[in-house]
Amino acid sequence: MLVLKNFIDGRFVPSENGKVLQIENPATATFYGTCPDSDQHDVEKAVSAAKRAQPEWSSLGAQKRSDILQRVATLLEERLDEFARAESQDQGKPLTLARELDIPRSVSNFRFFASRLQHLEDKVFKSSEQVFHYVERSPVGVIGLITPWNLPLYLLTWKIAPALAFGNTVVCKPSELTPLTAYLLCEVLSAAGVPHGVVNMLFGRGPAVGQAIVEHHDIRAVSFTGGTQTGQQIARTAAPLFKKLSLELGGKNPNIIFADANFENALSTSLRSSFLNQGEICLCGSRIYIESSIYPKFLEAFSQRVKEQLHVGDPLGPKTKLGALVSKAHLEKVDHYVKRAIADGGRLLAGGKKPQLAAPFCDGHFYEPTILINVPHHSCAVQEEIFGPVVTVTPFDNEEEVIQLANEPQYGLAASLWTENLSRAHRMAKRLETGIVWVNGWMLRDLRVPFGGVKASGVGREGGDWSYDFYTETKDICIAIQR
Ligand code: TXE
Repeated sequence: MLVLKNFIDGRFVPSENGKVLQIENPATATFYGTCPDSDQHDVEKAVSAAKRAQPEWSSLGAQKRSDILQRVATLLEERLDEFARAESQDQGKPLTLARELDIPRSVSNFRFFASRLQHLEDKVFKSSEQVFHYVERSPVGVIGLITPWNLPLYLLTWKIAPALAFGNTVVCKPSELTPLTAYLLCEVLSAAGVPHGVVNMLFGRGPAVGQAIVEHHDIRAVSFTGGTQTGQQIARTAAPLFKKLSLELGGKNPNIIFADANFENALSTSLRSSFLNQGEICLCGSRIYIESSIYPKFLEAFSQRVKEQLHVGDPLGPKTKLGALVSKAHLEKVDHYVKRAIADGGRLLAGGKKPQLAAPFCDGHFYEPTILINVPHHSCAVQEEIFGPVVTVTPFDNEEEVIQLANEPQYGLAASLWTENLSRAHRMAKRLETGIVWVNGWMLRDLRVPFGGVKASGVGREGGDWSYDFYTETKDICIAIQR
């Protein structure tokens, strides 16, 4: 059994209360280790360490911080296979996906911000011949980073890398469901020479340790990715304390396919955008809208590909496309939404149940890739985030109709739009109420662009200059030249 510990002030330590949580491999439904069940006492220690370390870390200067972050990237890359296996074991995702997406993108997060740090531009405004202003940037201080279980290392490093690059120190709380790669990352950070106290990692449950981080008066900013309800709770706590907040919450993203689209590209990408990572990605296109004239053709081709190509099973299997969902509770939630959709009048075209798998996976939290049609638009399966391998497919007749349908749910993270008509693409992209629109694509990421959503999908943007804005304070310094 693995025994994970907190990482505070450069040392691995148990929680003050000595309590632990079991860690499960969701593919076999067996426990393989424990992590600390931390509380506010551990938060107190971690914040003190981060506070002590911050002035020296920020005064190291851009070049030295950049060098250290590059070293982190290199050491992480050297251990890519080990990290990929750990991510797969902890989260349930296919090993191939962890190897191709999660860990390489975590490496890129460090490389990108290490290099960004060396290409910052300061802003100067000349008011007159005698008066000019320059904008001074300084680190925010100690930042709380709270992350979910779907892309554990990728989302954690998406926050740690810019926070450190711009001179902050951090107290992190990864999801209690997937602590393993965060733990291993602490070894890498140490080996790369990140000074003690710059990164502190606390394991435990959200209401105990996450809440204490958000409440702590020395935490000046919180970056959170997770569920919308948790985001509301964090906003309620942080707002009266005037903390900077970045909230990346859920999505219920429309994937809109017009008859003039390149059918094959739209089809094969929809397969990925619906089911990648078992549908446990906030960017997944879980609502597919098809122009009526190609609806029957799309349904037939899509369900055939799902049945033929999306093999569910052993996450370590080289042909596996879908692994296990993260937990039994999450599996039950996903299944509940499917049952509700059917009760509301929907029909199953594929999936809708747990697959029968041989030992050791028979009790694992697997769910078949599921296609639902005829689901009324008011159904919770269309309006709420399911966050599993479930898509609804709905026909539409014209632009106006599909815009109304697409914008209806409370969420507004991302949308995909498939058409060869450039004017339509511009027209529609502007009207979609989301933070991201992909035209003829999905999840094409560039770390320089703003990432985040509108409405219940969150507040704020991160990425490139937007991360620079979030992880620094700005000050206007005005100089009047004396004559
Ligand atoms: O996430 P939580 P859950 C969505 C998805 C999923 C739903 C619930 O629909 O079914 O959210 O998932 C910590 N103060 N997404 O409940 O609880 C928690 O410990 C501070 C979308 O598992 O939001 C974990 O580290 N922190 C999503 C983190 O918040 C608290 C990714 C996220 O967990 C806390 C995951 C509190 N009071 C779920 N309570 C996305 N946008 O990618 C919990 N946490």
